Order: sequence, then structure tokens, then C-alpha cells
Amino acid sequence: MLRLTLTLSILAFVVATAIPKPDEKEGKDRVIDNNLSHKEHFPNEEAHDVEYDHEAFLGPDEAKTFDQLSPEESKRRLGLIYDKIDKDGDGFVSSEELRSWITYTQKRYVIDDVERQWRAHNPENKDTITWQEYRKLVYGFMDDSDPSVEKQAEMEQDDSGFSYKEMLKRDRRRWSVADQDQDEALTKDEFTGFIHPEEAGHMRELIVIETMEDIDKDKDGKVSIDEYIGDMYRSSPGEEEPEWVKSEKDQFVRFRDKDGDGFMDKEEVKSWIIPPEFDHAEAEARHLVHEGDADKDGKLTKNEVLDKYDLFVGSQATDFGEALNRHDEF
Ligand SMILES: [Ca+2]
Ligand SMILES: [Ca+2]
Ligand SMILES: [Ca+2]
Ligand SMILES: [Ca+2]
Repeated sequence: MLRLTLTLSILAFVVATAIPKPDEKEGKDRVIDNNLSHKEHFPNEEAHDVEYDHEAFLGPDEAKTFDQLSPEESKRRLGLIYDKIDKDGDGFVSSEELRSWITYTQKRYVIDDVERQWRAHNPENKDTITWQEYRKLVYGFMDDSDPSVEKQAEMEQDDSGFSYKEMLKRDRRRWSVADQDQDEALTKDEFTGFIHPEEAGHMRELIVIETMEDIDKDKDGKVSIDEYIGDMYRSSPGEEEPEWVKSEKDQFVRFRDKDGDGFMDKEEVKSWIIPPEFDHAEAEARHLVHEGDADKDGKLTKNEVLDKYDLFVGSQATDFGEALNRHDEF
């Protein structure tokens, strides 16, 4: 029995890592949005949030690292980054080179995550993983005829509200959509769509369906205002309803339920979670070139970038208030 419990908890871990979970924070973010930072770029006409540029340029983790550096070290590392961005090595960074770089830093988390999961599910590093291999690895324990295993498989799992049996069904369906050439096996590219469906255009319809299933608790095929709120907020007894919940209700009535029938149908859910395409990376690249391009030839030399290092990356000098509050870690 101990062995079984142990196996199940290991499997629970594998399953949990295989299915991307929505954010644990209150007010899950279901909106698929390719914004470059959680910061607002232009909070108002005058102010311009430099942290937005730093996160767009470096990714959120690196941006934090740079905030700790001396201006000299910050410039030194920026110089090394410059050489990477200048792909064709002509000594100029074009706005196209900058756009590719920004896209790359934004996708780095996804690329790393796919790499990790690909290795975990495919230790021999074959070209493809078959559905049978994946199923056996993640859900194989359900083949055990032991009744307690059967029961475990049917039980709801705390975090998702789905049982293993239901998760298996969802994974199977997602696998088929990700498997573009329908050979039952996923290449690493196809696997990316399986693990991170938000990254792949052909997975979008399925994301809408999965989101509907997550939220539509009474299974009537539409999302009521209570289901919508219930997805992001559970009231505790005696607690007064927070402002943000009131404003979400207002959003539901005014914007989400477009035809005003009191529910969100599939199309309404779709326009909520998949906003119109906007190339944030291109807009940001143009912005950075515009700001840094001292001689206005439309391209950035290394000197232009280093002179404006506080535009591209942070350092203690660009972040005085915070630096004063921070203990020196070195
Ligand atoms: Ca170049
Ligand atoms: Ca395939
Ligand atoms: Ca419903
Ligand atoms: Ca409606």
C-alpha cells in the first residue's frame, strides 16, 4: 500500500507538470495575451515606465538581476547582449534584429519548459513521443486492476477539480489536436503545442473549449456570471465582497456577455480570452530604436545602446530609490 501511495504521488507530480495549470493567485488570468510585461508601458501621457522596457528587453528575471548591478557591470553585460542581437554582425542593430531578440527573451520560459518536459517524457531523446508511450508514463498506473487504484483514478484531484480519468480524456483530445500530421506521435514542435497550447495558433479553439469546461460547473454549455466569478474568487463567510470582484461583475455584464442574455457562450469566451493580435515585440522594438537612435539612421550602434543603457536595462544608478533600501548582497 505504501508503494502504491508513493507511485501515485510521483504520478500526481508527473500529471501536474504535464498539464499547465492556471495561476494559483486570486483572479486566475485566463486571457492569452502576448504582452511583454505585467507593467503598463505608458501609465499616463507623461510617465513612461522604464521597467516595462527592461522586462521586454531582458525578460522579467534578468531585468531584476540587472537592477542590482553597478552601472559599469550593467553596461559590460549589455555590450555582450548587443553582440548577440546583432545577428548578421554588421555593427548595427536593426529594429528587425531587435524584434527577434525581444520575441526570443519572451519565449525563453516556454522554450526552457518544453525542453525540460521533453526530456522528462522522452529520456532516450527520440524524434517523437507516441501517445502510447506518453499514456503509459503518465497514466499507466490506472491499468492496475487493484480496486483502490481504480478508485483513486476516479477521485477528483484537489487542484484541478478533474479526476485522473477526466485528465486522461482531456490529454488525449489535446494530443490529437497537437498532432498536426495525425501519426499519433508528437515531434518536439507538436509537443510544444501540447504543453503550451497558448503558443500555437492551431491550439486556440481547444483552449476555448477547455476554458469553457473549467468554468462551466453546471455543464449547461454556457458560463453564468456566478460561474465566471467562481472561477476567480471564493468568498469566505462574513467577508465583504472585494472591489475587484464588483468590477469583474460589471465587466461581465458590460463587456463579456455581448448579446446580454446573461451568459457567455463559446464565441463570447473566445473574444474574452483571445484578444485581437497585436505585435507587442515589434512595437517595442520600434520604440527602443526610436529612443536610442542618436544619429537617426534607423539603426542602433553599440555606442548608442551603451550610452542609453538605462533605457535598455536597469542598474543601481537608474533605480536609486530602491537601491537605497536594498542591502548590498556582495
Ligand atoms: Ca545588424
Ligand atoms: Ca505527429
Ligand atoms: Ca454554466
Ligand atoms: Ca451571451
